[in-house]
Amino acid sequence: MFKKILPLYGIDPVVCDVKAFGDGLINYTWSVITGSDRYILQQVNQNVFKHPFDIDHNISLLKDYLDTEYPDYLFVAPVKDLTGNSLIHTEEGYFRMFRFVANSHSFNVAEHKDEAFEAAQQFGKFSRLLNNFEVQHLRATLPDFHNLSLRYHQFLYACEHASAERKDKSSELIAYLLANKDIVETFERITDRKEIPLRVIHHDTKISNVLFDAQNKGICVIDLDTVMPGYFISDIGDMIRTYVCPVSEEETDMSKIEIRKDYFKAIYDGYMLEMGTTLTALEKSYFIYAGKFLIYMQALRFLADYLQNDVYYGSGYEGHNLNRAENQLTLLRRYLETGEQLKALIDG
Ligand code: GN1
Ligand code: MG
Repeated sequence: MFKKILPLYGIDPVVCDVKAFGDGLINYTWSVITGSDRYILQQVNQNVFKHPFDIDHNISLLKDYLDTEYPDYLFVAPVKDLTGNSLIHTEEGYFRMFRFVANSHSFNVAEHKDEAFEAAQQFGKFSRLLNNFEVQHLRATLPDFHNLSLRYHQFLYACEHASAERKDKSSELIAYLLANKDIVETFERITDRKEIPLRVIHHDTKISNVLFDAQNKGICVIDLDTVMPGYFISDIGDMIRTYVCPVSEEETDMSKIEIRKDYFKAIYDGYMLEMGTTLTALEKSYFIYAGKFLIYMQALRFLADYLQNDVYYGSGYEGHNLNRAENQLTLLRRYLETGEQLKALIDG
């Protein structure tokens, strides 16, 4: 496959070092080193992204806007092939390539609260710079991606159609999700009443989607496939989900799951530094809710996938998505227990 793709960019595959790269669950990613040049090559997962050209459309609109309005901002758009395409469609699928950002690195888990601060600032900056961009010009690359109401109904459907064995193994987790349905109702109220505005939202704000420099200062955000109109609770929520806990969703020792309150505060401070004067008062009032919303949704998605035989996330071992769901529900439980203390941190 590389033999066909790389020459389209003028790269000789024979003199290249190509290796699998990163830990994303959706797309296939490789590092490509040729001489002194380094690239990231990605194949878009077509089972997930049905219209990859919508991603390309969004990224090129945003690139044009940012290049004009904020030329100093580093926006990591794909490079063009020899014929000027930033997305290549072959019989093997859709591919795009990025220049590796020199002297950058990323983290899989936030190991210091300053990293959480830096990452939150980068995501806040991204939405702030795009505050005057007409959000309706963006296409929904994954329609209803963070529609919690729909996710909840898909989960109920998965429960109804699951095998008896998988349903049995999930019964406690299913009960906990059903018992916390008020999180879905809050989402429905927010969206039905149009309480908060649609913005340009990243929708995948895990720490590995931020590049850091050698001094561990944030450089920019990456992985822009899910940049589309959305609500700020998506970005804040996924940061809370992935930065406040010292271990990732892959951890199976649930006793390691805890809420690092200082990391929560760092997310708040970093994001607010950029978005504090842009967010409405009502949006700010949903800051803590954002964490409930996203952790709950991720638990729903992992458990629904387990009940549907791992068709979406895949599974590295028996019960993988069940463990991921239990991990996320443990995190939700701890987060709900800590709610008042978190509130005190950002009220004061
Ligand atoms: C997926 O592939 P990756 O890691 O960027 C998923 C996110 C989930 C995440 C959980 C398009 O992201 O929504 O939060 O896995 N992306 C899609 O690790 O479904
Ligand atoms: Mg992603």
